[in-house]
Amino acid sequence: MKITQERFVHEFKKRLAEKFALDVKDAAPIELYQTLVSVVKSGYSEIWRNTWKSYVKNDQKQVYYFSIEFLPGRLLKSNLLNMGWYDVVDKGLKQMGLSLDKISESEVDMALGNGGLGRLASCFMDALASDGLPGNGNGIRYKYGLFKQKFVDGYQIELPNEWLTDGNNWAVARKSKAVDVLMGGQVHLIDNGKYLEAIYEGADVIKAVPYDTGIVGYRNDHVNTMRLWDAQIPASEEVKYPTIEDRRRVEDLTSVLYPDDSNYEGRILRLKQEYFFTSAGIQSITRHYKKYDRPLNEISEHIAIHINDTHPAMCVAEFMRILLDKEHMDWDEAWQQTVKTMSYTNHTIMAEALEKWPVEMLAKVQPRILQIIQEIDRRYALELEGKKDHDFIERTRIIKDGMVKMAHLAIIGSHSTNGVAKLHTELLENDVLRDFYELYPERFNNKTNGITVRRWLQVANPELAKTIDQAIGTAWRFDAKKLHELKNHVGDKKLLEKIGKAKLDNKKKLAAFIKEDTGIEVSPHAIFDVQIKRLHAYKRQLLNLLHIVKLYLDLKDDPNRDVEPRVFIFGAKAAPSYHYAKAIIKCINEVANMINNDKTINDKLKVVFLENYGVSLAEKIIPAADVGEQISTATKEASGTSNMKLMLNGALTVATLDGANIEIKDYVGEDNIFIFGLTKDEVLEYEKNHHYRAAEYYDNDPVIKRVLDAFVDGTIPNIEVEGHEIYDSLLRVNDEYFVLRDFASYVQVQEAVSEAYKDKQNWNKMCLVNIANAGYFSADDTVEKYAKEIWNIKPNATEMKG
Ligand code: 26Q
Repeated sequence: MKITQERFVHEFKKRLAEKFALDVKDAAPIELYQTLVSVVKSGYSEIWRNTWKSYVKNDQKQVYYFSIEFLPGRLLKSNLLNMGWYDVVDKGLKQMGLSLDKISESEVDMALGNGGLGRLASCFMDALASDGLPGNGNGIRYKYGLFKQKFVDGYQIELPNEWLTDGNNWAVARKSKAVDVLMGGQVHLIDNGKYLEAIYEGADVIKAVPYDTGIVGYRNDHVNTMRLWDAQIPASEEVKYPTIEDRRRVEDLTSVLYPDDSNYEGRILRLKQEYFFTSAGIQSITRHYKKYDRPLNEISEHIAIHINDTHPAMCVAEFMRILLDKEHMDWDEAWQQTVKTMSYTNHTIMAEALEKWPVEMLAKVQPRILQIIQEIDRRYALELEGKKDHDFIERTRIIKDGMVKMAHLAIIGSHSTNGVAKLHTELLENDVLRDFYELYPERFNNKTNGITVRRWLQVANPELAKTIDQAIGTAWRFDAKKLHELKNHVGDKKLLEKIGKAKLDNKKKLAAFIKEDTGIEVSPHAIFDVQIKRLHAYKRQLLNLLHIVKLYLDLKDDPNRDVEPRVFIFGAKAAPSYHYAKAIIKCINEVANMINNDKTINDKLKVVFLENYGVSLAEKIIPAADVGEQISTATKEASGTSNMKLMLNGALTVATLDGANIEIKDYVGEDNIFIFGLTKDEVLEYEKNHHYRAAEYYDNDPVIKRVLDAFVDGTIPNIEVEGHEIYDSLLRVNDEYFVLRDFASYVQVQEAVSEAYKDKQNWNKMCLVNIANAGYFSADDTVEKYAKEIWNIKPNATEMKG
């Protein structure tokens, strides 16, 4: 993918004229953006085609990553970077009097996910392509992305996210590759003499139309595909859907993304979505496989299917359905191929997030799938009879008390189950999935999450990236582990200064954005302390807030107190139905108002809650962060990935020993991270013995008492209702997430942060150590481990890297 500045400028002007009949000076930002996308797309389309052809020619084993969420964010800059076009296009646009930064702002985020799980899927897509691996995404093309968040009087309001209004310029609709998905109705099995034939009666036929997006690898002439499915009415069935409501029923299928994060809701439409994209994906994979007349009893040698959390767990049953009903394979052979083909990642140990669907609901969505799951379950129990006791079988079987347990289906129907950080996998093995670990120890493995260093450093933080180049060269851009060479430069004062300078520049930019977005003025010389993630009780934004209130009250007592100025920055959406999380949002906003408008506080303390947190906002906040808050109750956060993004950008982490924080601590060393709070063993001990009494902490710690009272005695204005809710959740409901238990040690570690910030050179040294170790969390390496240890796929042999 080569281009010169001259050719780019020529091509850009030509397309602008063809597409819009405009000159550069007359074009609106959106027109410039769409023109640029079309130039970029034409730059990789041939390679996209060739990549696919080479898979077929080399008969390469491919992985299909099934995920109900993908969260790619904007694609323009990331594609330019990966194509090796970034600098040329940047300069070419400047030559025409245009700005890449500005044009890029016209791109609407592709926000087809809630948070960590969807963003991980997109980091993996980028890494698969950049590793030159044959890997495809399979998901849903929601018409509305994750809701847009606004604050009105401090409350979260959700607005629809109509991301497709101007069309999506990256995707290609492939109507010719549509498949029919059958849902509802009844099914009968009839012995036709040769095999059992599944006869469907009264089922809805839904046309699944794929929209393919090219996923460009980093400078390796390799472009993979992310395939997202849209639900439509088949032409042949139009008479069956005469009314607007009938049509809506079909279109609704892929209309909205469920906005619940780490929380399971048993809605039938959600179950239909799960079956829809699972079935469409499996049908298109098997249809393609058959095109080349290869024997079906070897299919697991040619394809791997990955189940990202349990949402696509019906892959197991749908794959069986195709092998049994369409290909007439016998059960044992079909089952063998299915287990060998499937693998599953678990993303949570929280009970409320584990999917269980009522049998009747599944019967309504797809009766044949229910039958197959029932048969898998029956055979599972039968197989274990005499080998395991009755209780074990009942605990682990798929269907129990009229509910289908999706995690059990995924584990029993696959050859690999992995957790997403060491601690998380350990908890799965020894606690949550202990029985299955006993049964199938060889199936369990850990794959600690990773992030794409390209988007999160090269694109988001060009100044730091250049600083790193000057110190260690550019090889890290191809292999992020090479960032560890920075460790040889901890004594380089010039470099430390430059790292400090890049941070300050990024903070100035963020300060300008904050001013524009919220009207709040913040000093770029204050500590920028950041907590960005979904709002959830276990993530403990509340602990952060209690500490802020403490700092405020201290300053009210003694306005001349010598404090290190701090700006606390929040970004977080709450699920619309998550009442408690919304109460916390309201309280953060009211505390922010109180503090920011208090003249006696001045610049010592500011609180900023930015609206509508998402991938693009993260790209603005993360490069400017001095401190990252990773303060979930130990055992609750499976991994976390913002912890990795923040350290990569030279933020120091305030952390509990939870999720991947533990591995971060092991890499950077205790001197370069701020650890506090209960350990996993302490939390498990409390949970087992029920001897935690939150009220004792209120009674015995005057600081806690004073801070909590501020929520109910009018000190913090406008939270009459929410203040009491929070107060009660801690004192009456006994503080499920040990906020009060961890408060004192949190305060202590925050004092250490302020103290450390005084010594700028040493602070920058700590930042450097964090950056140097962040390469160990590169998604490229994580995905390589999946490829070798789970999927058994290899990089495309015909390509050259570099
Ligand atoms: C399920 C059923 C019905 C409706 C919604 C859902 C649902 C939706 C989203 C359940 C879970 C999610 C998202 C979970 C998630 O994002 N988990 C996070 O995954 C990250 C990547 O592994 C981890 O880093 C985080 O620790 C984990 O919380």
